[in-house]
Amino acid sequence: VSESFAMSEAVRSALDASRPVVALETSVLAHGLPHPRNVEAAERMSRAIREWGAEPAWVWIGGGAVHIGLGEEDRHRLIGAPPAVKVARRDVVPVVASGRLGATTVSATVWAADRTGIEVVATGGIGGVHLRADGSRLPGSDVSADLLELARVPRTVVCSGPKSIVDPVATAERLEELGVATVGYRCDRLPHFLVRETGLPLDHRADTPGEVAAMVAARRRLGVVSSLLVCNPIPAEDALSRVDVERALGRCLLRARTEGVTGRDLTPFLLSSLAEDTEGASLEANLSLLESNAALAGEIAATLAEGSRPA
Ligand code: PSU
Ligand code: MN
Repeated sequence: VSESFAMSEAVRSALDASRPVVALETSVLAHGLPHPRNVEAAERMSRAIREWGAEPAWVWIGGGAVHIGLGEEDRHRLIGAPPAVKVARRDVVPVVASGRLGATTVSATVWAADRTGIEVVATGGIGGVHLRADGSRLPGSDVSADLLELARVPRTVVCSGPKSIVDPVATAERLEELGVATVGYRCDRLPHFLVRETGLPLDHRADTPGEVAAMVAARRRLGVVSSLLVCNPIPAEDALSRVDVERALGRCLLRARTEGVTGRDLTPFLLSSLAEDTEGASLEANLSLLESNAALAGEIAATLAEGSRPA
């Protein structure tokens, strides 16, 4: 494992000492947020994790290796020009083989976290079942690789629910089919990224990091191979209203169709046109939930490390 996974000193020593570590995706930095807000997001998230005594482990690809841990110089390259490849799990092998620079999405990040023994992963919103671009607002056939990968590896992923640009109900149903436990953190309804809640009731809830840790312990005891998806609603003071996001999204989907944007470019396109359409409000909200999820992930990782420390 060690030659193909290049760990930073800080992450390596934290793992060796059983200190808490949180894995983070870098596609949100390279493709999901504009400069310089991506730098701000990286710093706010890292700080929030460190406040819990945990080590941030940003996952990225470069020089033929999967890197765990991101220094400032590499971060500069990763978010600069020429742009890094957006790496979902299917892209890991070709991007490593070619030596190109890649920024990982949730699917590639949970895969790498599993391979390197990092339990907790933080992100903003996960991908899901995209809406059709025909104005019908119905779920389409473009499904994020995030969903299947959450079913393939046993990790704990902290997010604010599926991103605004996907159908929350179809996404939740797909997660159910895949056997991924979707847990509301201090909430009973599925949060929806920039919006605090959808109307969709959740069957499972945790109110403390200890309750999440108990679920992780049960998952391990049972040998279940699928992730726990901890859904942490965006802080109320930064949340947008459901109606506002729906209206803005309608306009953005139309734009995507007119401009013929599809495939892996769709998510970055919709996130940036949403920011434009809401005059930056969605960007503020996105940064807020990223930081809040990083903090909760740090707290959960710290709780898990506490429990695994020899008495
Ligand atoms: N969450 C955010 N911003 C993002 C993403 C998530 O707040 O940019 C990224 C993640 O990397 C996620 C990806 O895995 O979008 C999903 O893209 P797609 O829908 O193309 O699978
Ligand atoms: Mn897609």
